[in-house]
Amino acid sequence: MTTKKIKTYCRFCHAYCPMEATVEDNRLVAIAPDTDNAVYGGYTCIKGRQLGEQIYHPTRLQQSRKRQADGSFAPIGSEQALDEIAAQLQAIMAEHGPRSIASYNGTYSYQNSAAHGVARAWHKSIGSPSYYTSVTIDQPAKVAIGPARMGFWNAGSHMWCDADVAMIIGNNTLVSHYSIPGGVPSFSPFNALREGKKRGVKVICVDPRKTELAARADLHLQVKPGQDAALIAGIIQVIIAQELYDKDFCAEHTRGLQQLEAATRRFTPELVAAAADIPVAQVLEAARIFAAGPRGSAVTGTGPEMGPHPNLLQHLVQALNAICGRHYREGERLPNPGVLTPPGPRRAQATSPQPQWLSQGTRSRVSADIGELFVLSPYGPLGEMPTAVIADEMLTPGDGQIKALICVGGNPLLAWPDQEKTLRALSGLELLVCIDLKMAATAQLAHYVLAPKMCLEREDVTLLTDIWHDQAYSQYSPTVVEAEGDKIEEWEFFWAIGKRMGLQMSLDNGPIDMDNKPAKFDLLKNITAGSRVPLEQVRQSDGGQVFPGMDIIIEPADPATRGYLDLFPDGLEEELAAAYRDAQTADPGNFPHLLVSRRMKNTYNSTGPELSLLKDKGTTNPAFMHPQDLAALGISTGELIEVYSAHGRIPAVAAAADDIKPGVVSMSHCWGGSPDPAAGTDARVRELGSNTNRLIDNREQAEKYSGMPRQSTIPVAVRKPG
Ligand SMILES: Nc1nc2c(c(=O)[nH]1)N[C@H]1C(S)=C(S)[C@@H](COP(=O)(O)OP(=O)(O)OC[C@H]3O[C@@H](n4cnc5c(=O)[nH]c(N)nc54)[C@H](O)[C@@H]3O)O[C@H]1N2
Ligand SMILES: Nc1nc2c(c(=O)[nH]1)N[C@H]1C(S)=C(S)[C@@H](COP(=O)(O)OP(=O)(O)OC[C@H]3O[C@@H](n4cnc5c(=O)[nH]c(N)nc54)[C@H](O)[C@@H]3O)O[C@H]1N2
Ligand code: SF4
Ligand SMILES: [Mo]
Repeated sequence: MTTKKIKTYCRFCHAYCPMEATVEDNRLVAIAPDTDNAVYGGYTCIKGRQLGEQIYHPTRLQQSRKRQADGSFAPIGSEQALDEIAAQLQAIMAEHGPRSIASYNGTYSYQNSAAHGVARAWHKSIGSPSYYTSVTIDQPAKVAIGPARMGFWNAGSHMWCDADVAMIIGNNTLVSHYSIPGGVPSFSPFNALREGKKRGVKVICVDPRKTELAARADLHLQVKPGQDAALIAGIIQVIIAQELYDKDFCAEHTRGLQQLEAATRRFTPELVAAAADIPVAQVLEAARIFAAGPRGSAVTGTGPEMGPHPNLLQHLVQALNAICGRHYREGERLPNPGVLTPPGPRRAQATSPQPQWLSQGTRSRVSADIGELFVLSPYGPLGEMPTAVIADEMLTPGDGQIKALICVGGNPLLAWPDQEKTLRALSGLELLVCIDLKMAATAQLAHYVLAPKMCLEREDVTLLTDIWHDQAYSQYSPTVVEAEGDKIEEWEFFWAIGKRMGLQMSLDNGPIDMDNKPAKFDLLKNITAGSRVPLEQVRQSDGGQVFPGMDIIIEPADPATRGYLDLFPDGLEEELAAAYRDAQTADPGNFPHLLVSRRMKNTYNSTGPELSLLKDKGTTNPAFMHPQDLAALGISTGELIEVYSAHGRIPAVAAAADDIKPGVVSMSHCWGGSPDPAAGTDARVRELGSNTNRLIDNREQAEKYSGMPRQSTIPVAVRKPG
């Protein structure tokens, strides 16, 4: 028997914690934090420490499956499955055209650095624009709409490591391990927060729940959900009125300040405090602390970005950063320009808004307002279609109707807004293929389910997080154990289908060898070609490394290309008017509670509940409510309740939590099972949890450009089941 210790990193979530694996004869026998890694200091969470259980779990698919005429699934060799799928795709394309062929690339497609590039290459080679990801039902205002409407600062805004203050709006890194630079870093977040606070960083947390972060903040605004845009408009107003903003920066780099000032004047501290149900003094205090800075950013997370007015909120948050001048300037040091991203100078200048990004691409067939979104990336803007209306694109007959879906590491039946519509849409497809570790809710509807390799069974590199770190950090992991059974990587699927269809596929940096399957490393080299540090050098390091001497000094603006940030783009007036109306409306009608989303420690969206180590930690998705609210309804913790909205109703398990603002129901998404009554999932709510997307109408109050529905801040009522 041979025993090996291999340095690797966890890819259960995108924190990419360094790990040390112990392998005996190609079997993972232990997985532990890599305590040699200085950036993470041995940090991991329970989800990473159980990877050994997950890799050998009985629910894990060992080979592909094909749906039979009676609805059951039978094993099928992956080569055979790929032959059949390629033939069916070709037939569907011949009859309905390329747009009818779609892929949805969910959260786990992001955990394989080669998956998106090869999937895009395949779409390009068949000429199908129907490329979808989970990002467009996550925070599209942040990554696609904001930059197009306001423009962006080339050198970036202040990161946590350089901050004196951080305003963190509906983002809970201590559980989610998610933040954009400026918020609490995802990498060993408790430590990062502790160190920041020692340095004197003032944290303002805006959240209806006293979260793990709020409990450690200097100021917690325990807001009523859905009023963030009004609140930030009010804070901007205070900062301008008290002349606490950066006048030089505004004069040099922005346009529209006067209009913004005039249009936000009606958002008085009294009005926004009443709307958000917080003391007026807290609004003034938040404005004062943030403006005092002098460095640090305001950032948002999913809570408010899924609520009302996300495009407006995102704009106002970026406007707040802009008027306070929270951007890296000429001569300053940029801590991490990226290890594997393309080099090039970073300049102290704005790129002007690109409103054409919001109208130039493929339009949705179901709404004139909505179309292709261009997600900003280190490689430039990348187009994708909005997932918010993908179910409608499947259900609406006519040219371009989606007939085939390839679902990669995602779980639409639980994740997409409007669960019943999603079920109808997926059930009507001519071909549904899932690449999934288990027979997830969506996989159970598929014609073919392909078994993927899990993270420790494939080599990879931390490309996704390359520019999220505040140091030039990167880790390459070799394959830790060879996959058993008949399993493939996500990119191999697209390559194999492309080869069978006779396509020539190309990545941005060059063609893919279609005769012989490329080695993963060569693909990654192609994807990262020209990077600051060559991929080979990253591979040579044993474990994650900081690459010294990589920080760069921000260069002066180039007069030929310098632009401006638009503080008052087209449409803002109407959006502010709508937020103003909402801020004044107090009558909740028949739905006195607001249901908001949250993340749970032991699961990652729908991944985790099947794992005993995680489940034993008490995992399900209760409806957390304030004890007063439960008492008023005569409901106790653990009782079954019904939560209903204007659109649907779900069973849930009540749980009292005094960290929730009264009037709010806090409940995690991506739980439960099929809404088909025949599936009987409602009766198993205590075991499976319950799906909040049944409460959502995906077209009502949909946001312009993205179609984002209200996936959070849903007006609901709660009752005992009758
Ligand atoms: N109402 C409401 N809806 C929401 C949200 C919300 O807050 N509220 N959140 C939204 C957000 S932010 C997101 S990102 C989406 C998530 O949307 P999705 O990405 O569609 O959902 P997940 O549950 O993350 O799906 C992950 C799937 O990948 C499988 N999987 C796990 N590991 C692997 C692997 O290594 N390889 C492969 N191929 N598959 C694997 C899992 O079994 C699971 O089926 O949901 C969105 N929907
Ligand atoms: N353990 C774990 N980690 C995860 C995930 C998971 O499911 N589990 N999911 C991953 C995914 S897909 C994503 S996108 C990221 C998301 O990462 P985050 O955005 O940090 O997600 P949450 O932890 O849900 O934090 C959102 C916060 O918004 C608050 N909130 C809700 N409504 C409002 C509102 O109207 N206004 C304000 N100001 N706050 C509001 C909620 O109370 C909650 O504390 O997390 C990722 N990480
Ligand atoms: S935070 Fe947990 S799940 Fe995420 S990478 Fe680290 S160990 Fe894995
Ligand atoms: Mo997400």
